[in-house]
Amino acid sequence: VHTPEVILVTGGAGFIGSNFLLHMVPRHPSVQFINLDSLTYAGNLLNLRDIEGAPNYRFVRGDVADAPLVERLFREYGITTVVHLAAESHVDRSIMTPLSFVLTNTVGTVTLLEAARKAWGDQADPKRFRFYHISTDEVFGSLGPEGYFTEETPYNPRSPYAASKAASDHFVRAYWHTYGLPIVISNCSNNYGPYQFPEKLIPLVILNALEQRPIPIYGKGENVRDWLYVRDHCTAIERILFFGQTGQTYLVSAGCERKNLELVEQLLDLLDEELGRPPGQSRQLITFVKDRPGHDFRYALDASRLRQELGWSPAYTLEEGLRETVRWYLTHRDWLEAVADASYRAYYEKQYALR
Ligand code: NAD
Ligand code: TDX
Repeated sequence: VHTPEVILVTGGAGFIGSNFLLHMVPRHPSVQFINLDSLTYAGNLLNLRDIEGAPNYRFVRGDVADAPLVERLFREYGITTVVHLAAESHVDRSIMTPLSFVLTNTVGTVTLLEAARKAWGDQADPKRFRFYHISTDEVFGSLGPEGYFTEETPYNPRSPYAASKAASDHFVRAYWHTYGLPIVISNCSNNYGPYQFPEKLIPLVILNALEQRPIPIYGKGENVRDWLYVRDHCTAIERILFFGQTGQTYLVSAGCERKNLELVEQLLDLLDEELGRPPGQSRQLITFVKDRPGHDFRYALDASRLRQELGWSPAYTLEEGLRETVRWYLTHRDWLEAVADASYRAYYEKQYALR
């Protein structure tokens, strides 16, 4: 059992990071939270308005790959715990610009590990220090129609994003084996929910449907993803952070697999219902486009270890999570307009012109 006192959350202004901070900061008033985020296009302080003035929360703008800065944070704040979420996270962008993924995801992770080792030394006490690395199911590669990834599945990353995350996972484990740095890793499936940037499938579909623009489906829409509501992910992170076994890996999934086309149809039907549009209207916007290069066919995770050892289970069904997500985007149109700015539109044009 690890008892955090001062948690360095990296990437706390992003999608999962902001949901995590909004969940944790009010629930753990005696724990200090330092949010280190460089505020790339994916990070937004608007996400954190509800905790902005909280006495146990502080924001620091900076890069996880900036060694002097990270070392100073360890010294100044007496960091006991790292929850490392900062990353370049979008597969399509990694296909356009792979190097930034190596710099943030791989070099950034090693920079944090080094700072932790400098601050806590070799063989640090796991009760006092913990480095929690958040990773992805994409490190395992692509499944056929049957079977599941487990914690023992060999790594087989296939996109530049997945390769950069796989490398970071290997470094985190290397620090455990080599220096006894107390680490824990979780690999989760596709998250969705409030504050997700509209480059990702679910918010992209919602935004395009609201604007009555074509909804691009890669290939035939038969690829399968395993969907996890971000609030369920946050309760899993909380559980693993406090009770996960040092050196261990946990897979996080709610067991909600869907073909992309089925998911998009269900989402559009929910949206039509909430907007009072005639049933089936938004489905007409679906447009099949050129496939993503190296598009992984299927992800599905076996989360038995997390469920059995740590007693976690998801609170939301896919239908409930999707409905909450649709309602959140409909009631936060100002947020959507703020993030879907000129630079987003330029990205979108470039990305989808090719398709
Ligand atoms: P996101 O892209 O929404 O947010 C990333 C955050 O990191 C942003 O706030 C950004 O400003 C910040 N950041 C980027 N580069 C940085 C740097 N060099 N220094 C400091 N901050 C930097 O990502 P997300 O979807 O919230 O993902 C969070 C983590 O979870 C990532 O590590 C990602 O690999 C992992 N993950 C995400 C999913 C998913 O479905 N979203 C699934 C599995 C794993
Ligand atoms: O316009 C689109 N059309 C489409 O058909 C987009 C953006 C996506 N897709 C497909 C590709 C995938 O099969 O939908 C699926 C989901 O795509 P993304 O939202 O880009 O997610 P994915 O590539 O599966 O990766 C996500 O899950 C694992 C996150 O972005 C990663 O950060 C995470 O590690």
